[in-house]
Amino acid sequence: MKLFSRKTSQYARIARVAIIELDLVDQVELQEVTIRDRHSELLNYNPTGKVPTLATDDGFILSETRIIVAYLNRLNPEIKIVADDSDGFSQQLEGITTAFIDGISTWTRERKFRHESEQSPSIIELERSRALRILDYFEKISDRLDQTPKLAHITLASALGLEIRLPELQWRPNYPKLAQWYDEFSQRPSLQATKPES
Ligand SMILES: N[C@@H](CCC(=O)N[C@@H](CS)C(=O)NCC(=O)O)C(=O)O
Repeated sequence: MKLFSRKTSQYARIARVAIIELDLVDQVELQEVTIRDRHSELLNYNPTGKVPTLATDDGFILSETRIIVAYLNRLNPEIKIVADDSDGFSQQLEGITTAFIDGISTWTRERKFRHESEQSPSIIELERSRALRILDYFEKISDRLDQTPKLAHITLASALGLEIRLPELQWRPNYPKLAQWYDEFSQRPSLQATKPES
C-alpha cells in the first residue's frame, strides 16, 4: 500500500497519525508528492490531485481522509479509530471536527496562497465566525473529550495544529480547557512524529 502525502498537509497528517496508531507503519509506504502542480506524480493516480491519497493493495485509489482512515481501520479492527453506527456521539464529533478543519483550511488558504488584493474579507469572516462557534462548542464539551486516538480527536488536533500557519487564529487564551486537552493529546508519539514544522 502507498500513501501519497505531503508533510505540510493537515489532512494527510490525519492519515499518517492513523497509520501509526493502527500499527500499520510497515505496511504503508509514504510517498511525498507535490500538489496544485500540473506535473505532480499524483495526477498519474488520482485526478483530484489531493492528498492524502491511498493506493491500496487490492488496486483501489482512495481519496478523502475519512474514507482512507476507515479503510485502514478495517485492516486492524481491534483498535477503533473511526466511529461506527453504534457510537452516535463520536459520529457527531467526526462531523463537527471535519467542518472545523475544512473551515480553517479555507481561511488559511486565503491568507497564505492568495495575494492580499485577492483575499476575500467576507470568506475570511465567514470562516472565522464558524471556527469561533466550533471552538466555543469544544470548550463547553471539553470534559467529554478523552485522550483516545479516535478520528474526531485526531482531526481536531490536526485542525488546531494549524495555529502554526495561521497565527491570527489565536484560540488558546479563550479556550483554556481545550488547550489543556490539546497539549496532552499532542504528546502522543503519533502526533509528535507528524508535527507540522511550518
Ligand atoms: N476533503 C479532503 C481535503 C483534502 C485536501 O484539500 N488536501 C489538500 C492539502 S491540505 C490538497 O491536496 N490540496 C490540493 C488541491 O486542492 O489541489 C480530505 O478530507 O481528504
